[in-house]
Amino acid sequence: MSSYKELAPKKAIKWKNVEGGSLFEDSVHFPLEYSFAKKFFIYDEPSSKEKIQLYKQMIRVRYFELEFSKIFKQGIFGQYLMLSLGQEVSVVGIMSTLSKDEHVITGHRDHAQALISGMSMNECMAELMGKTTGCSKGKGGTMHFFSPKNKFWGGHGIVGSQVPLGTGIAFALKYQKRKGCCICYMGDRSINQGAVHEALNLASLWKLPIIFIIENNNRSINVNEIRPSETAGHLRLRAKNYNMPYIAMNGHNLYDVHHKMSFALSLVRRNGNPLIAEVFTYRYAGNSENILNEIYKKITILFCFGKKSC
Ligand SMILES: Cc1ncc(C[n+]2csc(CCOP(=O)(O)OP(=O)(O)O)c2C)c(N)n1
Ligand SMILES: [Mg+2]
Repeated sequence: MSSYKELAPKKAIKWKNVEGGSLFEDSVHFPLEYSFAKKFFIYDEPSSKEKIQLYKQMIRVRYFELEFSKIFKQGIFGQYLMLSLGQEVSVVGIMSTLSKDEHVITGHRDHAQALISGMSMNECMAELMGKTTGCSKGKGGTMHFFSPKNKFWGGHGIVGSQVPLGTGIAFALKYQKRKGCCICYMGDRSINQGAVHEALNLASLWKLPIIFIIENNNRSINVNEIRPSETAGHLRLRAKNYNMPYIAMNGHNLYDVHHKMSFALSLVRRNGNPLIAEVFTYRYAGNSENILNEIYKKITILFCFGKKSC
């Protein structure tokens, strides 16, 4: 095994430059035993029909959330409303590569994952409205969508809490000698939680079949990612501490995410070892729907899509 210095990417990946770079250069890092895996990787590109399907799924999530937002503004229900507007690619691109054996768990921003995992709009909407017909009997609300039959394990309101749970799912899969792996989403802020690091350590130590997805939208509630995080813009580099491979994906490019995630899955399926994937994305809405949201949207568009640097 080479030292970490040798394994480090030759040049640092800048937050804004992820779009550039080919699939296996810059954006992917492996401990050496993984490097041969790309030779065996055959990419199954989505057909034109499948691409249309993927687009429809993204639109479905977007409009469902916009509808949520409208209802919320009418004041019909009183709770948080965490929307994933703008992050659809990171969910559809990733989840479209999964087989029926894969399990998914996520944090508080869970609508997109819930819908793509196969939950109906009705049970999601009912949950949000606090009805007993909701997936969590109306007691969970926006952050606690669940569907065990679709292998979707939530929806968790405490930042980072889903990571030890996801690691537990991967442990169960290995222990019970079942097929598949766990896809565990987390936000960029979760990566600084202590329990997350305990889970990463155990996942690596016990060689558990899990892919940790860091959805890096450059924001926690409002604060820019740079303020709370050392290695901001490169959160996946924490994988080095746990001897895990890592990968960076452009969350604005569906094909990039699909391609790299397919590769990541092939690795985890082949070796049964964990992996960290960082998806660079933006959230067009604020942390939760509220009065400041319009200001947030303007700032995001100005700074992230305008000329000014984030
Ligand atoms: C342990 C804990 N601390 C604080 C909060 C309050 N909180 C809710 S969402 C959020 C920001 C999370 O940011 P990130 O993980 O980047 O996810 P994003 O909201 O950007 O998807 C915080 C701090 C919480 N839910 N749990
Ligand atoms: Mg964030």
